[in-house]
Formats: sequence, structure tokens, C-alpha cells
Amino acid sequence: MRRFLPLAALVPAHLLFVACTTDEPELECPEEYSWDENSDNDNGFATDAESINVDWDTRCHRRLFIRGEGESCGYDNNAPAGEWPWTGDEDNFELTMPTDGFLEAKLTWDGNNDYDMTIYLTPPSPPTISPDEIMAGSGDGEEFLFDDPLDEGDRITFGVLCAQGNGGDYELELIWEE
Ligand SMILES: [Ca+2]
Ligand SMILES: [Ca+2]
Repeated sequence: MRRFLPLAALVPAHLLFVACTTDEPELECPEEYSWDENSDNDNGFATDAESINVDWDTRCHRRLFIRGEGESCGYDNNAPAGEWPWTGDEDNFELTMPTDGFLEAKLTWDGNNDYDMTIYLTPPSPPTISPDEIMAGSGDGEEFLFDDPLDEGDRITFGVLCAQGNGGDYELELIWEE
């Protein structure tokens, strides 16, 4: 009768040695994940938000820095009736959640400005475009911690608006955790 040999007997000894000592490749993480505003002319409405396109490895950082610039802004209290009294810059960004988790957003900026932040939990579409959250404090930063966990693939839109001031650089930090 024919006998089957054990697997080890069929594989040369040096190959078994290699198989046993090969480690997972070491994880190389970027110093940070970041996105620079790249279409200032096209991100002025929440419906035209800039998609954040980052090559994530969720084993690395769970944090992203969005960096952009706002133009000077303010309200014209003497604007004629029917004319929009605000001039300035609104920048919108859409994040596709790379993993399930709770999300936190922190907006900070340079200089003596006041920026505000809006959040849409689903991609806004006409006719009703209304933010789910509006952070319009007068301090030197805006922050929002999501109460409910989000799912991988959820599309969240963040708006950054200059409310008062000369504009300038801002940084929107997004942090998520399981
Ligand atoms: Ca801008
Ligand atoms: Ca503000």
C-alpha cells in the first residue's frame, strides 16, 4: 500500500526555516496625514465640497490636518436692502470616514480673525441645504465632538467660514477613535 509522507518530509529543510522566521513587514507611517485646500474657487458651497483624498492606513494616525486660507471678511451694516451684507470666503471639505469611530473636529487659525465651522452629516443637496451643526462662537477656536459613532464610508462635510477679520491661514484637525 502507498503511504503518504508527512508535509515536512516533502519540503526542503531550508524553506521551512525561511517560512518560520519571516516577519510581517514593519509598518511605516507618515508623520501626519494632511490635506491642503486646493480649489479655493470651487469649494465655496457645501454642495461643491472638496473631497479629501488621502491614502489612509488606519493602523497609523487617526488624525488629519486640513490646511487652508480664508480671504478677508466682514459684514456691511449699511448694505442696501436686498443685498447680501457678508463678504468673505467659505471653504468646504468632504471627509469619507476611513474607519468606524467617533469623530472630533477642531478649527484653529492665525491672526486676529473669527472663523466659524459648519458640519453636514450627509452630503447636502438642494433644495434644502442646512448644516446639522453650526459652531459660531467668538473665541479663538471652534470645536465639535460627535455624539454618535460614524460608520466607515460616511461622508461628512465641513465648512470653514471667515466671520470677521483679515482672513489668513486656518487648520482644521479631525481626530477619530474607536
Ligand atoms: Ca479658501
Ligand atoms: Ca467663530
